[in-house]
Amino acid sequence: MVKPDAVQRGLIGEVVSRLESRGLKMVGGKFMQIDQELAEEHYAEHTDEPFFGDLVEFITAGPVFAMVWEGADVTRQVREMMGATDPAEAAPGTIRGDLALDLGRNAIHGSDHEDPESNEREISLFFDDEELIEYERIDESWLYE
Ligand code: IDP
Ligand code: MG
Repeated sequence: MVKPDAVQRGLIGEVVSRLESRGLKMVGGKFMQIDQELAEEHYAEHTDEPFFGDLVEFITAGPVFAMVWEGADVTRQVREMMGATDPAEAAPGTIRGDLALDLGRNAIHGSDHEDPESNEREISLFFDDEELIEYERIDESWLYE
């Protein structure tokens, strides 16, 4: 998900472009405003953290671009491309390392490959089944041996 800071900074295309160029396939995309209830559910694992209030305020502060991507090892690969949670620690070349500076304004959300259920859980929070589109990219045989 492109978070509200990156949407405001005109970076939707940049984030999408990086994932597309890698060869990943977008199968769902939604420009939307997250409300308080959805934000609290989305970040339920952080309910007890001291930053929870600020996090909910931030993710509801403006529109986001929610996406579903497919590809080899997609959840872990996207996490690698996102970089460390704190942009100050994120390696150059990663999305956060190139496009953000501050922990509370870190440009992108991604499901957690260390929590295998988070992927499906988050997809179903933001998308109905019919909003996910099955298709083949024309370059698939040039992306996968
Ligand atoms: P992630 O986004 O890399 O998966 P999480 O640990 O799941 O990182 O935290 C969710 C979001 O909460 C982060 O992306 C960041 O925006 C915010 N966050 C995490 N830790 C802190 C903190 O210590 N202070 C303020 N915000 C934080
Ligand atoms: Mg997380």
